This record gives sequence, structure tokens and C-alpha cells, in this order.
Amino acid sequence: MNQIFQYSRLALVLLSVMAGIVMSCARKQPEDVPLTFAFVPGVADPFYYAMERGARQMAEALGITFIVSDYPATWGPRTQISVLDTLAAREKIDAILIAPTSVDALTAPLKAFATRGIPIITVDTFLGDGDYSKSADYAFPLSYIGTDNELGGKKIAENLARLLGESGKVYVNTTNADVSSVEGRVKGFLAGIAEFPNMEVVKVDYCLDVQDVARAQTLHALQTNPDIVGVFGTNVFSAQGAYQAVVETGLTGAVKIAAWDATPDLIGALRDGHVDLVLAQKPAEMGALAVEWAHKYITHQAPVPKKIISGFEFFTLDNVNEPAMQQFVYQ
Ligand code: T6T
Repeated sequence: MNQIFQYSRLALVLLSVMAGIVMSCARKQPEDVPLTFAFVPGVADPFYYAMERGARQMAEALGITFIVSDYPATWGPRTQISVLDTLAAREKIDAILIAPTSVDALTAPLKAFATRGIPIITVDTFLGDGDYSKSADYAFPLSYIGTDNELGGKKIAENLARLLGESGKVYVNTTNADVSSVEGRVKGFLAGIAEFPNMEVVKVDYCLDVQDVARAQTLHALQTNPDIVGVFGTNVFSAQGAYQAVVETGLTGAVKIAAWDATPDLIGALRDGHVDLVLAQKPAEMGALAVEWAHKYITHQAPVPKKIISGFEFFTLDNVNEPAMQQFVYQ
């Protein structure tokens, strides 16, 4: 009787072990649940749409669920802070890829995610001075992935100087003073022009990322400084507004224009002779790299370089129709 009791107890234990095995096979293990990455762009423009495409393609290839916050209609930290509040309330976020619209204002909300163990990669723009390996305050992002904006600004200055015979007054239209990307471009440009003794930067205007303001500011600069011979527009909105002003004043050709960002509009303007030089960043590559590195970090604990620099290309009238260049247009 005792033996029968022991056998049936053993059978029960075996049954429950087998049931457990069957159930645990059916239940999804944590590693089977797809990772979820969130992309927070800076503003609605062709540059960030191209970045989203690159990031999304990489996410699809790696089986990652990819969510994109609403594209802010205007530039600035306020919208991004409320986007981050919404993301913070989500149950599952495994990494955030963000283009911070200010060097400071996004630091606290992003640090809160990092404290929860959610990796942050800043794409296109950075926090603080961008050296995440140095300062304790800014050590929390995994990486900055983007253009060397200072180098690009310097190259623009050299190319514009060459177009102008290394002499004359030039004007800069840019967007905001607390944004790492455009500030780097202005810094590099000023340093580049300073190497030409017969050149001078007459003014730097801030359009706050509003194309019509860039247009009005450029019109005003051209009227008050009739000896301006060159213009640098530091991003989509500055460059598009600046070239429109030059066209409106009938100064096309007399005033050379260097534009940053290869939108279809600016590439069309180059073909039409309204713009002389266009710098193309590599937004799709930035997005793809950010997804790839965050994934490597999460799945293999791979050490991520604190800075990853994607390159840039120059469009001129000579190469704008070359088939190999078309991949660099933001579309
Ligand atoms: O130039 C890009 C980006 O690199 C910059 O940080 C902000 O402006 C753009 O998005 C173009 O509008």
C-alpha cells in the first residue's frame, strides 16, 4: 500500500515536471521578444526622413520593432521633451536614438532613461561638447553618430573661397546658437575664412530653422551690405531661404552660394545655377549605424565607440548628374 502511494507520488511529480517543460517551451523567453527601438527626429525635414529610412531598414534586417515619434513641425526641445515623457510611460523601450535639438535642454530627460538602463545614442547632434568619454555629466549616452560638422564648415569655406578668387565679403545664415551641428558648421566656416586674408565674414544671422525668416534675413543682409559676394546657408532651411533671397534680388551668379544639405530643392537649384555648392551628409548611414550599434550593445555587450563619424560629399555643377552621386540626395 505504502509502495503504491510512493509510485503514484512519483508519477505525479513526473507529470508536473513534464507539464512544466511543455509550458515553458510555449511561453516566450525574454530573448524571443523582439527589441523595441525608438527614433526621435529633430524636425520634419528631408534629412531626418532619410535618416529614418536607413534606421528602419537596419531595424527590419535585425528583427527589431522600430517606432518613430511624431515629427516636430518646428525646431526646439519643448516638443522633444513631451515626446520623451510619452516614451517614458511605455512598457517596453530597449534603446532610444535621438537628435537632441539643444546641447543642454534634453540632458536631464535622457539621463533618466539611461538610469533605467535604456541605452541612448545621439544621432546628428550631440549633448554638451559631444565628448561622451570625458565629462561625467555627459558620459551616459552610448555614442554620438553623425557628421564632423566643424570639418564640413571648414571645407565649405575653402571651396567658397576658391569660387570667389579668395577675396570678398561673405554672409552666413544659420539656425540656432545652442545646436551642436550648425554651431560646428559656423565655427569651422569662420576658422576656414580666417585663413584667407582678403576675405571677411560680415554677419551671422540665426533664422531659428524657419525658411522664410532665413529668406528675409538674407534679403536684409544683401541690402545693407551690397558688397557681399558669397553666402553660406548652414542647413536645409537656412540654405533654401538664402538662395531664394539671392534669386529674388536678381544677384544669381554675382553672389556665390554654398548650401549645406542635399535636399531635392537644393540639388535642383544647383542644376539651375541658383546655388554653387551643396554638401551632402549621410543621414541614412547615421540611422543604420545607430540601430546596428545599439543592437550589438544590447545583444553582445559590445563596447560602442563614443563617437562615430559619418562622412559627407560635395555636389557641384560638374558632378551633379553623375549616376554615382544620386544616392547622396536626401530622398
Ligand atoms: O542639417 C540637418 C541637421 O544636420 C541639423 O542638425 C538640423 O538641420 C537639418 O535637419 C536640416 O534641416
